[in-house]
Amino acid sequence: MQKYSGFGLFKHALNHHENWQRVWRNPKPKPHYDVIIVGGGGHGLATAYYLAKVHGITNVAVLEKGYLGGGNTGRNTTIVRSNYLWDESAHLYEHALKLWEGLSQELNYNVMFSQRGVLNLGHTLQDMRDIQRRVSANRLNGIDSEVLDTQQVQDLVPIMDCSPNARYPVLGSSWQPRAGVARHDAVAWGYARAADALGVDMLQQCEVTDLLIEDGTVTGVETRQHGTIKAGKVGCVVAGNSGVLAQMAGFRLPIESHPLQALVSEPIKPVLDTVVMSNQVHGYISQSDKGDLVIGAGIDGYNGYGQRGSYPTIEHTVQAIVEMFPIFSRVRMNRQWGGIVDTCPDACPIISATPVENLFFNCGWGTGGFKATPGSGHVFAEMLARGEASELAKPFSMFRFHDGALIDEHGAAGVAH
Ligand code: FAD
Ligand code: PYC
Repeated sequence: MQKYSGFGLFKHALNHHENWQRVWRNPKPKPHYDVIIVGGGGHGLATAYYLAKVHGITNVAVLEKGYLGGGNTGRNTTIVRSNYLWDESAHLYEHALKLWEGLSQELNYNVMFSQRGVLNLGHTLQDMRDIQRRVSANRLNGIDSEVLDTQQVQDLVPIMDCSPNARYPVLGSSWQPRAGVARHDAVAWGYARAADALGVDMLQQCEVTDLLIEDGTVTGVETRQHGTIKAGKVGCVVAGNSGVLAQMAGFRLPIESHPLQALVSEPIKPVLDTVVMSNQVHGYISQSDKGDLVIGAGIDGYNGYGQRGSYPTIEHTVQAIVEMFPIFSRVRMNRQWGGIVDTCPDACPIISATPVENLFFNCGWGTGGFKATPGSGHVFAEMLARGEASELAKPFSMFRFHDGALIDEHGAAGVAH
């Protein structure tokens, strides 16, 4: 162990945050890239990584108006699962879950993926019928999914009020054992570091203010800080700002941007080792490794671009949690924040070519895109590299809103919107 004199200790305390090695470079923008990714959240960074790693396309820049992971990626409650109803989404989210299972090794960066299981509670007979249907559909797709009765839920979560006298009695639950949580910002940092090592330029504080389009083809972007940057292809992965970018390109997306809030409590001793979600009582909860309770519920009902939310939603959320967990009634909340989620009418994402040649959008993940991060990046990289959708991505074209081939996942979204 290193020993310090009193003065040495003082000096060390003042300067030991200096001279850290940069985790990624801070390069000057090149005048031209083969691919520009707009948006340095998890999805944009994963896209850049797989473009370089899988497709050998390394003349790539990620343009982020703030800091990497500072959008929804660093603001979400980190639930990862793949128990969606319809084949199209189940396959996509299961593809992501399989990538999650090897992600720390793939990136050589601990993303703290913890497969502690996720419960989606049922409180009415109709809830239980829907759960039965979804679990059956999952199992047909080879996804681990079970129906639990009240006693099995109580055994898994002894601190939850499962008594028949509860205002919303727990009749049972779906249970996905391979689901869980991960460390959200580590995911952004891990992808950013790995993409940087493959030659991708990460340009932070670089806001795209316009898309350059000539004869129906995108040719680059205009940025607030660095002027024009030309590109062969542009992929927009900007979540709650997707409508703004689409407007720059001259078309509209069927997306609404809403605030979605989360709260964390003061840290307490470990008491909850799984994830509990209830659409009916309208709250969900897990406990972080630090001991904080990580809590959320549904979107704030109005459209907005503020990364905050309204008090009634906070009150409603905390009420729901105390309803299910009276034991938490005296736990104090430490922090609250909001992200801007991009919701689609069918609660499914858009991974798509657009009316503009060489311009692609990956958005509409709404309240549930964190779990998809590796899968989304993987399929979007393929779309950008090959110019067409992979089998997994095909159903998520934006043109489904024209053709009517919607994939309604509101029931599996886990969070009402
Ligand atoms: P983001 O991380 O938002 O990245 C988009 C980036 O684009 C931002 O960093 C933004 O600054 C940048 N950008 C925007 N406009 C421009 C521009 N003009 N120029 C340059 N950059 C721009 N999902 C789950 O699966 N599980 C959960 O438990 C979960 N909980 C959630 C809880 C909350 C409170 C919130 C808000 C979301 C939650 N989600 C959850 C949803 C999930 O966070 C998102 O779907 C996912 O993180 C989206 O990732 P992204 O990379 O597409 O977007
Ligand atoms: O999609 O599982 C989910 C989720 C949980 C909380 C927010 N989104």
